[in-house]
Amino acid sequence: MNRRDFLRTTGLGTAGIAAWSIAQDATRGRLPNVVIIFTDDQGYEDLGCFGAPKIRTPNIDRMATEGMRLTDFYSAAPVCTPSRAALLTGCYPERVGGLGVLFPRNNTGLNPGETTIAKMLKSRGYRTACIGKWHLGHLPEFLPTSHGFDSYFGIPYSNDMTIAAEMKVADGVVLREGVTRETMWQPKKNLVPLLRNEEVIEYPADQNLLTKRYTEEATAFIRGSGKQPFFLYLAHTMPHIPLYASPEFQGRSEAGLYGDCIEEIDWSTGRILDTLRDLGLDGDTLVVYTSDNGPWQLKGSEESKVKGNLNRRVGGSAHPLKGYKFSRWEGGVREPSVAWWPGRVPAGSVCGEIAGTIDLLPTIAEIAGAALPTLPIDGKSILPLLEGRPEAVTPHEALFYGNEGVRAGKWKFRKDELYDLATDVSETRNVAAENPAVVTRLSALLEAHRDNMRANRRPHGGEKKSALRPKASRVLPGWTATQGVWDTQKGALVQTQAQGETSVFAPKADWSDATVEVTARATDGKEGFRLMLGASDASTYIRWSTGAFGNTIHSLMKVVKGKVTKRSKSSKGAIKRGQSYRLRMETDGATVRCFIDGALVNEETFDTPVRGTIGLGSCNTAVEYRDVRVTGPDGTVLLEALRAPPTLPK
Ligand SMILES: [Ca+2]
Repeated sequence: MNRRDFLRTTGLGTAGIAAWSIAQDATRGRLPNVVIIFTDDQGYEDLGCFGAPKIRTPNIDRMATEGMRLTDFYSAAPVCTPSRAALLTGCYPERVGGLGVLFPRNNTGLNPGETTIAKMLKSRGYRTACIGKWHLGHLPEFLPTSHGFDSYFGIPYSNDMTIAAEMKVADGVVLREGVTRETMWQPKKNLVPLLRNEEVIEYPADQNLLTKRYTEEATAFIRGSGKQPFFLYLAHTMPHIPLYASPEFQGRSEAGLYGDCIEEIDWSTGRILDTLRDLGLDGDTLVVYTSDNGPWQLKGSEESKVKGNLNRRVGGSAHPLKGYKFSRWEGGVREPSVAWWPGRVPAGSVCGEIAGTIDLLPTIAEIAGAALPTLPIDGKSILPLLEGRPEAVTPHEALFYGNEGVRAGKWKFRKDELYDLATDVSETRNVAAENPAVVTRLSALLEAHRDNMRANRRPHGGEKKSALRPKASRVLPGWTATQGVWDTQKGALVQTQAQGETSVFAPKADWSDATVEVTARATDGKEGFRLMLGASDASTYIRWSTGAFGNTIHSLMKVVKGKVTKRSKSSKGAIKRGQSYRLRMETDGATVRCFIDGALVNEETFDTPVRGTIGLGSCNTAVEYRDVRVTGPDGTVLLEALRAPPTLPK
């Protein structure tokens, strides 16, 4: 809604405009503007003002010199979708539906009944724009324009995804790279649509220019706001892989293409702050810079080296923090964060109090004089911290790492381990044994939080179902696909989707002390195989997951009703795409041993004996399975399937 529409719908005529302006002037003058700059997968160290040794960020460093660095500022999840849901709603993601990372095949999203920062600010007459990556549902009812944003320009999810069948295409859509109206619906990884409001205006998006175009859109939005207060949510697509930068930034940084991306985002931030200064809005605008989760783990295989802008040898650093994206070590969720509001946020200040993205909504509510959402939220206003009030302390007795851990003061308790972050920010020494009273207190806080989240979870939007319907599968007789679409081709069991989780189970059986063997080949994608043993309805099973790209992670876990209840330590190895491997999983009571081509890669003992039937699956990987054999403890063959036909002598 533009200013004119707003005035029209609120019934304010010319006289009303004057009254409205006076009302604001009489209280605190113009309502403050808010800009949130949210990057994707940026490491804690990856700003000059957070110690980056090779990446130059003079604009954000100046922002910190004129404002505040927040050293203990957390995203609410180590991956995109839940992190974004939390930022915009002020809630832990577990409260607002517990969405995991959304893919183009999902038809779920952030419930339109939730109150986002944008929706809240609309009630105060703000102009609102979302620019960049959304990732809270791509169907029209979940897009930014259904969540309180007047306008949207950006890509609807991660830039390694593809187009979704339901998308509306604008009449004047720009099709690139040889794509036509007919071929655009063939999903292809890393080709993503660029949307304006609800329509695709370019496909595939020219990713080199995304940061630059987002910046142009952002400054135009700020300039076009006139005297109306505004909220700009600028969620950069970068530095999520595949990495892209404008030609003038390519090769500029000493930190490779990743560094180029950050340096371009720094340039972008500088343009936004300059625009605010030019318009005399610097004293009226809160700008917050942060990231959605930590950097991905660097991987170093030759295969990844040749992947150009998918090169996972290049990436961010969470130093001195431990861990990466996907983990709840500090490096996965503690973000390089800067707040700027000249005259309100003290220049050159540093805040080490615990805070997070869930606090932005209530903080913004306070500065805009907006009512908080009617439904409960988890964040608390950190305005006293941002204003540098001497007595200000964190509003959180405890801040939670999902349902997995808790931080209270200097202590962090997670997975039965206790760390003193004041003396050990790198989480190297578990001090649980020396501090039993702290463990008791923090585990009680965590347990109460889990109960609260379970009891008060609100639904996400949409049905939780995959567009990949298992019933479309053609699997072996008696076998059941519980996830994904499977087919039998040329004597192999195959599934060709390189995204999402898939699994197929053999007919129900109650094997124990069994040995499962299968020949597996990854044909596309980036994670890998899954070999399972357990219930044929997938209610409880042991799962061995292997990667198929770069540095492989082998892990064994027990899954009960979709939740991982025990996870082994991971070991590393290399699996190449296109190459066949013989996987073997031996069970011996409650112990499971995993072998690849005869070499032991993992072993774990579970709490109960491992038994059931076998399952085959994959994660984000297209796979081909053949030559399945299950043998009992005495060598009896219990099952054989997909055996290669005997080769006749010539
Ligand atoms: Ca992310």
